[in-house]
Amino acid sequence: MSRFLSRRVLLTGASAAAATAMLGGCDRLGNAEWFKRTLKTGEDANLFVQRLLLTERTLAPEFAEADISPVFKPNGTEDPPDKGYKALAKGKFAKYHLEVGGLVEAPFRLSLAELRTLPARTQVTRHDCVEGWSAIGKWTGVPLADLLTRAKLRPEARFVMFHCADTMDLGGDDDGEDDGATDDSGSQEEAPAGNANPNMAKQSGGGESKKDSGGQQASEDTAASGGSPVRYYESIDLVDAFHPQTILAYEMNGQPLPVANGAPLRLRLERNLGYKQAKYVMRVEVVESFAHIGEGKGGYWEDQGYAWYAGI
Ligand SMILES: Nc1nc2c(c(=O)[nH]1)N[C@H]1C(S)=C(S)[C@@H](COP(=O)(O)O)O[C@H]1N2
Ligand SMILES: [Mo]
Repeated sequence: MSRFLSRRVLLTGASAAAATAMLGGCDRLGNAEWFKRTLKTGEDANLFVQRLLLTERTLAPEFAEADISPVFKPNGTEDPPDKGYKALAKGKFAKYHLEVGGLVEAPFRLSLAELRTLPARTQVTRHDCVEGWSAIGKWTGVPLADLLTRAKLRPEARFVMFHCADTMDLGGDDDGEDDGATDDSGSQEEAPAGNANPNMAKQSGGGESKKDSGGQQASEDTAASGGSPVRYYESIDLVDAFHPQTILAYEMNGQPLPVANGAPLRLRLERNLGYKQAKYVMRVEVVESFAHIGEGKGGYWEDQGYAWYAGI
């Protein structure tokens, strides 16, 4: 808790400093290209500036090999039902390719073998799921920064999306919209099996679920057929994307990543909660905004009302 408080104090300080700079008409800052770009999105950008200034290089704790948990509990999807994925898994992912594209100058795709030839990072870190369990694992993979640098971001780039292989539901229904995130009573209802706990990660806005209960509809693309697959997805900002511990991991505890934990490739985004750690990553897409993707909140669980920023 004290860590959280001191962080808050720091952030408040930064906010005041930024406000002072702006009130003072600091032209040098105001003219910087990146600063203008950042300010375009208002409050959201304020968070971005604060994090860029203060937390960019903060590393999550790393542990010794002796600390590795004997079992790393799989959670959420453990065996994607999708035909395409099953075929890839059957062939030991020899035909898998990671695609990197979107707002980049040089999109590319890489096989698992090619990814394994790139400079790798190994880290022993603790994973915290909002359901209330943690596990320490050793992860090896390619720093996301290297892949993004190779792809060359365009100036409009703001977020990185991770598109996953696993279908969560078949669209067309909207259950889950009223599943306990409908009031602010703070009651400790049980988290559904395999799900994050909404009470711990709810968006601060609060009005969200009320708006939804007044006639929430399935998204346009699924309403007609009642069944286009909704796949797991996630998004992060560029601060997290270029963080040195942000890797796309193909090994866990010195072994090829098991299917249950996201084979062949999963995101490790240390300093963030479990649901940000996208498994079964097929495509990395650089975007300016995620408003047009899914329900527009930046991730599968975010679309159900959980916080987009899940830093710990
Ligand atoms: N594609 C995909 N990624 C996912 C999930 C999922 O269901 N599908 N579950 C998330 C949640 S809530 C957690 S806690 C972690 C679990 O990772 P693990 O299975 O390696 O324990 O994956 C996250 N990433
Ligand atoms: Mo989780």
